Amino acid sequence: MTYFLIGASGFGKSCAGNNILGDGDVFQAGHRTNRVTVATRYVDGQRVTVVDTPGLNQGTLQEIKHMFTAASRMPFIIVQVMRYFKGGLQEKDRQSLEMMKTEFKEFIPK
Ligand SMILES: Nc1nc2c(ncn2[C@@H]2O[C@H](COP(=O)(O)OP(=O)(O)OP(=O)(O)O)[C@@H](O)[C@H]2O)c(=O)[nH]1
Ligand SMILES: [Mg+2]
Repeated sequence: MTYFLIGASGFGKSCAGNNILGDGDVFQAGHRTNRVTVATRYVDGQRVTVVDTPGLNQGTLQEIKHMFTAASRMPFIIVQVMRYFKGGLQEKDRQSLEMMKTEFKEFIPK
């Protein structure tokens, strides 16, 4: 299975990727990710691929869309990483969720 990790910079995408792969040293958490990085590990005998991405901006968005297109023969999972504060989701996260729904519409099954 392939996971695409998407979200604002510094919200924990690389950290989440390491957790999914069960290996704390795959992606550099705590350092800004500058380019799309792909890693594969076997987790409980299953091949798992994680695509870690930089913080969402127009350039990243286009690159992600290209990768979705390349991967679209197989099902994949899009993980939006958000930071949950006491008061709930931030307005920024709501906006980016809406933007993703629009931008990635063609890749999301009805
Ligand atoms: N409190 C808390 N901190 C977290 C969590 N996940 C990650 N962090 C911390 O948040 C910081 C940024 O984490 P990263 O995984 O590097 O964030 P990122 O989304 O990959 O950042 P960019 O690569 O800049 O887009 C690190 O110092 C992590 O230790 C979490 O679930 N809770
Ligand atoms: Mg990162």
